This record gives sequence, C-alpha cells and structure tokens, in this order.
Amino acid sequence: MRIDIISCVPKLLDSPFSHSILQRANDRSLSEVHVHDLREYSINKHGHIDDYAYGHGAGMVLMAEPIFNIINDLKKEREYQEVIYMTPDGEVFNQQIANHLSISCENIIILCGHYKGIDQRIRDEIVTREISIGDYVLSGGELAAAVVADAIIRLLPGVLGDETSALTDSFQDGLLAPPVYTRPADWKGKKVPDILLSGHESKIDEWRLEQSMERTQERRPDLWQKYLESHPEVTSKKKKGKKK
Ligand code: 6GU
Repeated sequence: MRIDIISCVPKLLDSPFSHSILQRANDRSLSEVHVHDLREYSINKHGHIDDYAYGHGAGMVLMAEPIFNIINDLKKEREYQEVIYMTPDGEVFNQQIANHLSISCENIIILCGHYKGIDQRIRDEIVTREISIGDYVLSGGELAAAVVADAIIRLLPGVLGDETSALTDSFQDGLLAPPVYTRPADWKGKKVPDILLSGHESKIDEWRLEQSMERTQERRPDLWQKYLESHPEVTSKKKKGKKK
C-alpha cells in the first residue's frame, strides 16, 4: 500500500514512519509513505498557501488551488481509492474503518488541515472521506494522519511478526484485550494467574475470553452493550457482579 500525506508542516511527520513496525513495513516494501510539502505548491510569489476566510473573524484557510494542484499531480501517477481529509468534524476513526481501508485500498491520499481548515470546495469536489481521531482538537491533522496510517499499515499482511497478532488486538472482536504477563512468575510476591502456567491451551483461551469480557464490561459499557447484542448466548452468563 502507498500512502501520500499532504501537509504544510511535513517535518511533524518525519519521526513516526522511521521507527519500529512502520519502518519495518517500509523496509520490506509492504507499505510506502510519502510526505509532501504543500508549500511547494504555493501559487503566489510570497509562498502563501492560505488566505483570510470570507466573512469575519474566521482566521486563515488553506486555499483550494495548491491542494487541487498537488492532488492532481499525484493522480497523474496512479489511481487513488480514497482522498482522506483529516478534520475534527469528520467521521470518528475506529478499528472497522482501519480494517476497511487496509483491505480495500492500494493507494491513499491523506490531506492534513491546519489553521481553520481548507476551502470547502476541495472537501466538496475532491475529498472522498473525512476522518477525525476523537472529540478533542489538535493543532493540525498531522498527528491524526500518523495515527490513521499506523492503524492501517500494521494490518497489512506480513507487517506484524506473528500473523495472528492483529486478530487478537483490542476491538478486533468487539472486546478489549485481556491482561498479559511475562517472567518472572512471582514478582515482588505478586503472582501470575496459575491458569497461564498450566499449559491447558483451551482453558487458557477460556480464561482470556472471560478476562476480556470483564474488562470490556467494566471499562467500556458502550462496547459491551454492542457485544451482547451480537452474542445473545453471552447475556445471562456474564451479568455485572457475577464474576466467573
Ligand atoms: Cl483529524 N484534526 C485536528 N486538527 N484535530 C483533531 C482531529 C483531526 N481529530 C481529532 N482532533
């Protein structure tokens, strides 16, 4: 998969893709991330890419023309399945959207907003999808774009060492992940649950599922409600207050 990120502060995106899993994905040619500086597409001699918003008091807005031109240039080279605009008023990102983009896209453009946003006509005419990463405001779309790119790239086949590990992530089955432990089995008198040392694979799986359910029920009643709706057999067994 190829992801082209358009930003007016490209340096903000130097680091996230040059370490750990995302770097490995890039080194193995499983993903390609290209960050483009929107300023290189400024259309006036001052190098401006933004201008005052029409109407009063609304601040600076990224102009349509530079964005249109850079996206046009990219589209001459290859076909893009999505042009995503990162904005706090977009659809709130989640694992389902990450799964969908990871499976169905070969090339994606991610456009980062800054200031008071971008000219609405670009959103109307060119953007295919608008994504927010949560109900809070960031100073620009760059960190949000890195979040979305990370969530998509780690799902690409071959990126994670253990092929099954993305399947056992929190949210993949609608539940939070269970607790995990490593050596030593006794740390300052705190013991790892016996079941995990037992070697009974099916019992361990059962324990993990129970722990996932308890965690989800306690921490994310909203997710738990959805889980119950899609797993009618669970309802009575795991009611609140009845542990194990
Ligand atoms: Cl995508 N951009 C900005 N500026 N703030 C955000 C966001 C995006 N998602 C949540 N907050």
